Amino acid sequence: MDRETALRLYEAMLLTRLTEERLVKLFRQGKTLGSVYRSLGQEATACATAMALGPDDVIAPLIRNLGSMFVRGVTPREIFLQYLGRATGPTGGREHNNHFGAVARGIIAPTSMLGALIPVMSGVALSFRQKGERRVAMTWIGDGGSSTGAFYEGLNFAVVQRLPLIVVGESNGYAFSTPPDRQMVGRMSQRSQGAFTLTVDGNDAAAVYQAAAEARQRCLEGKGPAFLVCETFRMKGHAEHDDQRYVDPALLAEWATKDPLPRFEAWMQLRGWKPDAGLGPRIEAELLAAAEAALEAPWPDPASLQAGVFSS
Ligand SMILES: Cc1ncc(C[n+]2csc(CCOP(=O)(O)OP(=O)(O)O)c2C)c(N)n1
Ligand SMILES: [Mg+2]
Repeated sequence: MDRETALRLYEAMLLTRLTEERLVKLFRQGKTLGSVYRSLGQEATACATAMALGPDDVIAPLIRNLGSMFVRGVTPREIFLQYLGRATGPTGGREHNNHFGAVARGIIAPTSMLGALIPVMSGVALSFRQKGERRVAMTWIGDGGSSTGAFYEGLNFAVVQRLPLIVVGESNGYAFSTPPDRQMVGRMSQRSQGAFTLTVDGNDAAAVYQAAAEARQRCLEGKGPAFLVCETFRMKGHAEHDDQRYVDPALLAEWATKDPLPRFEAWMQLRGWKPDAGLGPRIEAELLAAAEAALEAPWPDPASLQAGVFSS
């Protein structure tokens, strides 16, 4: 990874963390529609994987992959408008959190049905190959989501067809309150069904980037899909309404020492690279302004309720 990429990656991870902190404030003020789903401690698995892609590649993020959307050019302003349900947001108030697509920026909208994006993205990867395009599709799946039938069907199809698909597995200790050993035998990487599989320390942004770049290269060489399992930890509850009382505090304390942001900063420092000291305050100021603008934005007009709804 070169210096410029490292600095951009660090900025994306910091932006993700600070945006989510601002969202939590809005949630506590009762301003967001619905809860806030954070990726605290998992910023590297979302940002470093997306950072390894090319501009024509396509992603389909899940709720904990906000950082990948920032890497693709989504703005905090869009995220605030969406969480606040405003008319000028990406879905005009019809959806909340990060559930929206931005096809021009290579983002397929997430679906709530876990696992369903794997066959969808296999299809996207199939279309790339049929059109002879050198592009890669990427999506993410949690340890819980990898128990779905759709995960198996989608990945199996990609393996058999040798499609340019990267599935990032986020092994983060929990699915809601269920730890992996309550819903799978062995490790998440054993669910790879013959896909090229790499397991990496998901809190080491440089390692995640390198693994994703390798997976992408294999895809471009026609070697078939990759399953990139990132070992990480969900540092907050499933969402802000969940106080995670079922999580052993010792585990949280242990994983706090592996926080991806200071670790990546230390990695950069070894190379003599340093983020600009004003970066954090600048992002904070931008986020405050974007959140305030979103709070002033109009609500959707009730008369627009049926726009975009189809009936036969
Ligand atoms: C098919 C399906 N089953 C159940 C749910 C409800 N649900 C939403 S998030 C979640 C937990 C997901 O856990 P995991 O895949 O490990 O992702 P994480 O929340 O840890 O990032 C569940 C069960 C769903 N959205 N889709
Ligand atoms: Mg999980």
